[in-house]
Amino acid sequence: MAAPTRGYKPSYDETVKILLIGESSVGKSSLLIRFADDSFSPELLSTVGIDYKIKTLEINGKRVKMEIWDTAGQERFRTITTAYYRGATGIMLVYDVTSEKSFKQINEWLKLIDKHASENVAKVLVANKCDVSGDRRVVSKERVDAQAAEFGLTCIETSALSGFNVEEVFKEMGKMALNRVEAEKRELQQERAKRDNGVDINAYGKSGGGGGGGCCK
Ligand SMILES: Nc1nc2c(ncn2[C@@H]2O[C@H](COP(=O)(O)OP(=O)(O)O)[C@@H](O)[C@H]2O)c(=O)[nH]1
Ligand SMILES: [Mg+2]
Repeated sequence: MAAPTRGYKPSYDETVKILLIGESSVGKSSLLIRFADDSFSPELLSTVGIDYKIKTLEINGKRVKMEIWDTAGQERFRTITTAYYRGATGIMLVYDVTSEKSFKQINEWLKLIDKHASENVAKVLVANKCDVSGDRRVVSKERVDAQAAEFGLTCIETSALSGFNVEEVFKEMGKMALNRVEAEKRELQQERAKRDNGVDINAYGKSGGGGGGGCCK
């Protein structure tokens, strides 16, 4: 009996692991700091190597603990290891609307996701630095929308500087990741029931609804 943990109730219902990827300097660390600490510090950032931050959000009535991993500068040298992708529930692919290059590289990042992340990982495309005005913005909203539609991705415009849409994009990511975790749990339960009983309960699972009453971790 694990006595010390008896009666212990975690302060969350689910955990999801989210990765931030994209070219260097697009604002990944800034987005994470804005979301987790609600701050923005232009000077410090390039020297700060963040590993991950944790924030718990209430999504669909559940407390979802989001463990958000930042690349801490490895993307500069293209040395992000495959281990980084392993076990990710959701991936936020960030580019910078003032950088044509970061937009063009989306394809390459998607290839890396296909290669290293699990097949049905949840993905969100994040167009950061949308606070800039005039011709500093080189990637128009129309091009972003076209690209997102082509890849079947949800795209959200953000600004880590002003805070615009930052909470929203992480919440959307959390929602998609939570859906994935719950779907996987249902599948696992079905497989287990099938194995234990020799009964195919897929038909039950497909009927939707809440699916398997309230799992607690
Ligand atoms: N104007 C503007 N600048 C930003 C924004 N987010 C980040 N930056 C700046 O872009 C640079 C790179 O940001 P950083 O978060 O280090 O990017 P990372 O390399 O992707 O982690 C820094 O100088 C930030 O101050 C934003 O939303 N708007
Ligand atoms: Mg960074």
